[in-house]
Amino acid sequence: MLRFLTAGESHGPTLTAIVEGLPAGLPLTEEEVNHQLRRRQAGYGRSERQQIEHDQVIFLGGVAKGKTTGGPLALQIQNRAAVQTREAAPVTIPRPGHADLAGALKYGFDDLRLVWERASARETAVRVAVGAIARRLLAEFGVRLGSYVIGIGAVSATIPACPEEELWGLAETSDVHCPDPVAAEAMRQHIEEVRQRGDSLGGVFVVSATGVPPGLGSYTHWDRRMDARLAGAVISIPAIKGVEIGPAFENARRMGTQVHDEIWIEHGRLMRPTNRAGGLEGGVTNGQPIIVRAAMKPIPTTARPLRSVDLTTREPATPPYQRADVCAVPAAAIVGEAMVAWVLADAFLEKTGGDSLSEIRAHWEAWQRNE
Ligand code: EPS
Repeated sequence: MLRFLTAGESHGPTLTAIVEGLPAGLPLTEEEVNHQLRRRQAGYGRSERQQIEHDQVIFLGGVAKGKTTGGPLALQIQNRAAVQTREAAPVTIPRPGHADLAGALKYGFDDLRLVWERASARETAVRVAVGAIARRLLAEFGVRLGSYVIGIGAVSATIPACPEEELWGLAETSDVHCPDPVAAEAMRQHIEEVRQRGDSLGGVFVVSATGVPPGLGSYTHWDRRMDARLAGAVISIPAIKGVEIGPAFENARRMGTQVHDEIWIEHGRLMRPTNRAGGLEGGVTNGQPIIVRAAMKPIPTTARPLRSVDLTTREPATPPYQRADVCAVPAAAIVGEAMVAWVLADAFLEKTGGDSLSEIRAHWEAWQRNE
């Protein structure tokens, strides 16, 4: 139902997106998108680049008088750290773990800058803008999203058993986006130690969504299963190498009766005392919160270099280093929210249909009456 494309490079003039398939009549302001952009830019462990950038969106089409028109929505974010590297000398030594080598082999480039300019996670700024639009649509129907970091490098958080919304609130007050204040302090120290050593860190974050109606997605085909769609969207974020729905790897070590969420009736309503399935059964939302966890590898640009090869001379060499994030897990969690919002909004529109918000609302109300 929904599609988006992005264009632009890390040090090009702008990042651009075109969003297709939005209904008409959705209230939307640049400021609510900017709020999400600010959340992505916050986070301990980033490079000086985040002091240079002040990400702000401009709508170029598809919004009139504060509402979507139903036409393609075009948006842009300016890069302030623009263009200066374009004339720089070619880079010929690939960084292990980055897209440099694989990208150069694929496109036949001599200058690795051509790879990293587009492979850069700078592109996630514009994804967060697109995700902000998806979450605006979902909010009309009571679906909310948030995220929290549960591990950075060797430091793991202890997550209290409380509603997802509370965890989001706690994470929002932390510069490492972690709801456990003791672990958050240890994470900051860990990032500082690793920065001093010229190294980098990855970690694990959770994205969750509440108020998600049962019945999104389908078990009838592999590509309609919501777990596949969510995992694909989240793993498309640069540096994400693993995704699980609920505590999937922990569940794999237990017996069935310890894992599956029992079904109870309380005051005539179906309820589930636990949510180890992460809100999905048979690839379909079951009315429980959606829980997606993602593992991010450490940033591949390190001040202390790994061994590599100069692709021009074929001699051993060390990759150049200018600046880099030490850890971008808090930012990746916000990008994760955007991707989950996108997939949920797409599945929501499949279920309701409708060209305008009022038509969708009428379909939604009929759907709720039939529940
Ligand atoms: C990135 C490298 C860094 C990051 C960038 C992603 O940029 P630079 O090389 O200009 O310092 O800061 O991320 C962002 C700019 C951003 O806004 O997230 C990379 O190579 O992926």
